[in-house]
Amino acid sequence: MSVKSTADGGAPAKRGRTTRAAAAKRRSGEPGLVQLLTPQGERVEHDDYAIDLTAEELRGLYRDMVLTRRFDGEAITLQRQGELGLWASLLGQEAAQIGSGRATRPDDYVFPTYREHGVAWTRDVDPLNLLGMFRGVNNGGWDPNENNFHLYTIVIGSQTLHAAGYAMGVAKDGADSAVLAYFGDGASSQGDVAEAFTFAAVYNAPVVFFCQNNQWAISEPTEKQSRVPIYQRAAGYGFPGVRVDGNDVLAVLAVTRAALEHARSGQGPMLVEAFTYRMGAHTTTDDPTRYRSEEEREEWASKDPIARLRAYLDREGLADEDFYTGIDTESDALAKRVREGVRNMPNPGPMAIFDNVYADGSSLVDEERAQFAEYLASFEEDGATAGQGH
Ligand SMILES: Cc1ncc(C[n+]2csc(CCOP(=O)(O)OP(=O)(O)O)c2C)c(N)n1
Ligand SMILES: [Mg+2]
Repeated sequence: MSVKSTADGGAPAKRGRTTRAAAAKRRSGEPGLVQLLTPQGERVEHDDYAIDLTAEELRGLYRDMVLTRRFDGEAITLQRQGELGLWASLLGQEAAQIGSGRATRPDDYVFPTYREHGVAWTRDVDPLNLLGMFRGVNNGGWDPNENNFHLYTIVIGSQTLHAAGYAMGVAKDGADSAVLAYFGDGASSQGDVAEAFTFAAVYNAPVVFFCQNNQWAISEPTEKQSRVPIYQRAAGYGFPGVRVDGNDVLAVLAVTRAALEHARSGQGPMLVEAFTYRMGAHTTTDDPTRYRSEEEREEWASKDPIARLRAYLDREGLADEDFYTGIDTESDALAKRVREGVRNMPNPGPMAIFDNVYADGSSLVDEERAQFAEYLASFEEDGATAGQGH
């Protein structure tokens, strides 16, 4: 699959712009938006991005999205029950995450934000491991090098810099793998992201910047982040940008595959803007009814990524009732495993906070560790004194 940018993407177009833009408009309903599956579950074609999946692969994408949604729902419930301190839900963004995650190869390296539970799933990170940090029992929960899936990053946009630097290293090593960096619409306003774009562009680094434009940065709408569609920003840095229907798993898979191939083949970075919607709250501490309308949420509910793929599967006769029942059973088993697993996570000792701060240790951390140990020991002395009846 070759990569051609959409109208404003920056790479030279092979065919007439007007013809392509007009075709895109006729087929997907919105100019510049790559779509292969309409909200009603009808297959449409796109001149630049094609995909041909087997029935088994299509069912696999459906399974991925349903299990991810179930896991996410379970995590929200666990937070409400006091088992997690916080949860950032991916509800509505399943196609953006599963489609892009399934486009990666095992040797690619992924840098997530804090919401990429679906991408983690595609990288074979045990969902249970995602919950440790949100329960407060560890500072990450998995070995990033085991699945080439970096730890969740809360400092908005900073992982795009890590990704650009990592990709520069990949290029120096002469490897043909690519790097995929996730960030949000709000993060696109961060200086870190601008710096990451600049470095990636001038060093021709093999990195795909994947923006999940879920329309909101907590309570700030996308209009407060940019006067142009986010994908168009890439042109100013000198690399292609493309906007894809983020609720269409097929289009996201096709576009991300092409973008990763573009990066891997030495053509430098690309920006993918997955146009989607955060159906839930920003996190479990947020109340979106205070800043957005129910009509808006309902409108996006009608574009649901899972219902869309199911409509397609049913329309084409690619899945039967047994398949759906099997997925329900699997979902229940996953939910049970997650609930039990979370409740049984061991609490860390108080000194564990000093572990894993620096890979090679640090004298400052050593000093702080010693001070804290002394502080904890002072309670034992107090206890001993109290025990003597003073
Ligand atoms: C540097 C920094 N500034 C502010 C915050 C607080 N904060 C956490 S999430 C968030 C909004 C991010 O929005 P977006 O990038 O669109 O991602 P989304 O949460 O919508 O997936 C903000 C401002 C932070 N974590 N880091
Ligand atoms: Mg956002």
